[in-house]
Parts: sequence; C-alpha cells; structure tokens
Amino acid sequence: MKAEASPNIAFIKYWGKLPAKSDAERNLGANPSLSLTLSRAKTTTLVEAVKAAESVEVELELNGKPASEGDELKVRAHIQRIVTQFGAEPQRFRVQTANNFPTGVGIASSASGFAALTVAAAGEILGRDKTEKMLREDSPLLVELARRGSGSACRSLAGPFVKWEGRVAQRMNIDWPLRDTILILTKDHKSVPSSEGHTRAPTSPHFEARQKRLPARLAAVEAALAARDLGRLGPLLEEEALDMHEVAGTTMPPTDYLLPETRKLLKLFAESRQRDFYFTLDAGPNFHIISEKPVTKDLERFLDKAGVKAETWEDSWGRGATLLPEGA
Ligand code: 2P0
Repeated sequence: MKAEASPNIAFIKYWGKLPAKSDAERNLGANPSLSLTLSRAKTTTLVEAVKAAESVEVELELNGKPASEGDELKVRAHIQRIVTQFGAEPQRFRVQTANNFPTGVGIASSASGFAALTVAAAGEILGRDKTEKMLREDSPLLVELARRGSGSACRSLAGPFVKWEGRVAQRMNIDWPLRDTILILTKDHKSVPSSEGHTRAPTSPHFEARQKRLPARLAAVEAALAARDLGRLGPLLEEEALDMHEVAGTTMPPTDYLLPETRKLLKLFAESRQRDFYFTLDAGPNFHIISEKPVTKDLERFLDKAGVKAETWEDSWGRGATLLPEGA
C-alpha cells in the first residue's frame, strides 16, 4: 500500500534522548517537543508484500535507485517491528520511497520517511480501513511505531501542530495557516547524523540548563499558538533554535551544523528587529522562515544584504500522513 507524509519543523526541539534498554524505549525524547507539519514537501512510500519468507526481507528503492545496505537494514528493522507488533507472518516486502524535496539538508526527511513507511506498512499488513481508522483516531500504537523508527517521525503522523511528550504525540486543537519558507544554503548532506547528535547532546555543559529552561519556553510557545500571535511566537522560535545549536556546538566532540553563510544571516536577523517573519533551524545550516504572509521578496533583500545565495522552498501547514488511494 502507498502512503504519503510530510516533514515537520520543530518549534521546541527534540535534542537528546532518554537511555533505552529495549526497542520499546527507543527514541524517547529527553524533553517534550512541539512542531509544525508541512504539506508541500512529501515522502511517498510504497510497501508491498511480494511473497512469503522465513524472516522479514526487504528490497528497497530510494528515489528510484537501489538503496545502500545501511538504509535497507534500517527499513528492514522497522518493518520487522511492525510485523511483530501486529502478529503478521514474515514476508518479502518491496519498498519504494521517494522525496519530492532535497534529502538530508535540514528538511526533516527522516521524520516524513519513517512516518510514511509506518503508515504504508501498517496499511499493507492490517488493511486500509483499520489503518485509516488508526490515523483518524491519532492511534497511540502508530505513534509508538513511528517514534521507534525515528523520534521526530511520530510528529509527522498528524498536523498542523503536534506536541510530543514521552510516548504520546497528539495534534493540538489549533488551526493557524503558518508558512515555512525554507532557505536552502546548501544541499550537502550533514556530516553528523541526528542520531549521533542526540547521543552527544548530554555532554554539552549547556544541556542541563536547557532542560530547565524548556518547560517555561514550551508553555510560552503553546500560549502564543493558542493566541495566534506571531509577534510573541517568533522570538521564542529564534531563541529555541539558537539554544539547541548552542548545545549541539558545545558537545564532546562538538556538532556544529552551521555554515559561515548561516552565521552571516543570523547576524542580520539579530540586527533587524522590525519584521513579521522569524527563523528556526533544524539539525542543519538551512533556515526555516516562519510567517503568516508570503515573504519571498523580503528574504531576497535579506540574502542580498548578507551576500548569501540560497534556493527557497515555500511550504506551509499540513494535516499529517495519509494512505493514498488504490492506483495512485
Ligand atoms: C526535532 N531534530 O525536534 C529535532 C531538532 C533535529 C533538530 O528530531 O535518532 O531524525 O531518528 O530519533 O528524529 C532529528 O532527529 O532522530 C530531530 P532519531 P531524528 O525535529
């Protein structure tokens, strides 16, 4: 069956995990996080059982090409997890997955990837009706499975705003059509995978202080969202992005995701107080610009002033993962 999911961009970031003694405890965030699910950027994933097998087997195609052994192992482990959870028979699965956006550059492709994989595999194993019901009801089981694949994936099942705390990820009762204009400064793959960044996070001398600051910041973000007040939300987003990167940049060894061009633009943002658009950053050097109105023209002026070149990807709020109709 085929499923589609979009990445999400965190307003309060998951950075650091609780120690896990079993697969069931995988990817539990050290702190709650909250995100905006996008709609235009999408991962589309087909999972098809091709024949009975003694153990779960996977043939994986990524963006139209055979995948690396490492990626195939990760996908096999995830499908195994789903087969075990639903008590299904092992089979050989054909998995074809493609992104319509650049991969590994700070547009959370592991979130959309594991959300789409979870929904497509559940659809193939349980059938369409049961899976669609689980999606409609924000099934804790789907949340659990997606999270074990990749933490942030549990926030891509629903939208537009999802809060993830411990084992629970739930859509918030807020409709606010926010935009995310992504400034792609580079399409190079990040040098340190997020999973490694998470492992290093507690070694930063700022990690504990960040954990202490987060409850108040999360509450302030929730209040600004409820009031649909961008003037209140924006500065909190920027503060949070800088806080996460401060932690990442001071771990042992340091994980500096930012480029000189990122820093030039950060300086310009700090100098420009009067604006109706605000930045956040994922685990990468590219900016996510959050606004209510289109801001491409303002951003062109910003980039010119900083002497920085970037491609833009205009996206906006979405409602989460879906199964695609037969034949799509
Ligand atoms: C987030 N990020 O909250 C944070 C902010 C990146 C920066 O979650 O190891 O790919 O697969 O659970 O979810 C990226 O980490 O990590 C991430 P795993 P994931 O969106």
